[in-house]
Amino acid sequence: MIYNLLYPLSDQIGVFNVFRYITFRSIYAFLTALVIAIFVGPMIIRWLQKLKFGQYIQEDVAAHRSKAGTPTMGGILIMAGTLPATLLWADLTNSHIWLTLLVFVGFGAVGFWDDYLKVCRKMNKGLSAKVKFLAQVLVASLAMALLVGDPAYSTKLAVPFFKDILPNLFIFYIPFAVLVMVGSSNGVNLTDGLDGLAIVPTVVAAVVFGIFVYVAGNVKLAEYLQVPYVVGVGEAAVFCSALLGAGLGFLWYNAYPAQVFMGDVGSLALGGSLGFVSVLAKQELLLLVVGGLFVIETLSVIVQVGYFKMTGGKRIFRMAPLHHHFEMKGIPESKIIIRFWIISVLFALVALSTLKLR
Ligand code: 57M
Repeated sequence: MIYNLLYPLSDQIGVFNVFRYITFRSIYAFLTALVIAIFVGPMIIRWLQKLKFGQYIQEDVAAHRSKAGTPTMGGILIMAGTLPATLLWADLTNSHIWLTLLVFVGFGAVGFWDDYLKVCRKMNKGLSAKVKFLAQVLVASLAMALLVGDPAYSTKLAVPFFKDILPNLFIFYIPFAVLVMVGSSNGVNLTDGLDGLAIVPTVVAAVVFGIFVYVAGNVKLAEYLQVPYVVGVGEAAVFCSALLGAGLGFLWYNAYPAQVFMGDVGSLALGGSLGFVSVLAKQELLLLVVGGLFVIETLSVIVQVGYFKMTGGKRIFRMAPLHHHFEMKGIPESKIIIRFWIISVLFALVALSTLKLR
């Protein structure tokens, strides 16, 4: 909004020229979101406590019993930072920004619905898996239907490490992109089981995709680094920076021992929007590397459930997702969290290296 209001005046007031730069606006989007999230955090936490939006805790992991009653739906705090910061610093004539916010809020609304049923209506199961999945598919499909009309839309797929391999998925690109968003939102959701465990890999991924959209949207950089050039997509870096700021502001309160959990309203919104940004950047497959930790957590569940069914009740892990396995082996929560963060940074660096390794 600031860009739309002040940049046109840069002819008269030279200093306003600075609002032209995505990098400048991204820094301020980050700071705005961080400050808002840290300041409104205590208010939102008190409000969630007052409304008794406390977490029901499953009894099977003993270490988690003490977490009963911790307020959840802290994703509202992430939204409270990300939305105003993006609206304030992004170019609001850019359709990619609106589509990214649609996915962010749309997936968040599905999560809110689920949390609301679980926490407020005391229905411990929340939405049925089928309804939740269909609602996620609906939001993702809507975003894709709107993206198809965009000049930047392409059905080609970039393959990490191979600059010349760009298979065209044609009409199949849409279900593929929907799968990317839905898969990513569920990956973040499954990972969100220890304090700070999901938010740090998410903000790390936001940094990586912030860099990728910036490069993809800059004709010179895209050509130099040989990534697909996508007109207008650089603006999504402002959203990624806002997400980084709000995510760190949320971590302020979600750090071990957590004062608040993000709930599905947070995990679905974060995962879905990261998936969409990877679609915008034309780096959909790279999401598997950037979000390698989410992939590992998801695979641990698939393998565990598959093996459990095949063998009639035997397990590979003590419990899935993987972080529960390590908890049950007696490793302290904070150690698991920090080790998983380190792994997510490693994945992010490997993903960034693909900018040069082509
Ligand atoms: C949500 N929710 C957390 C919090 C958070 C198929 C199966 C693998 C599904 C899976 C599942 O339900 N996953 C989705 C996981 C829960 O956190 C809430 O949920 C939100 C995210 N959606 O924001 O509101 C609990 O996680 C802990 N937590 C923290 N700190 C945080 O910052 O400590 C969360 C955030 C919270 C809190 O204790 O209550 C969750 O883990 O339930 N199911 C599971 O993950 C279950 N696994 C399982 O049943 N495994 C079986 C299957 C695969 C055969 C097995 O391995 O044998 C585990 N869930 C729990 N205990 N609670 C089992 C152990």
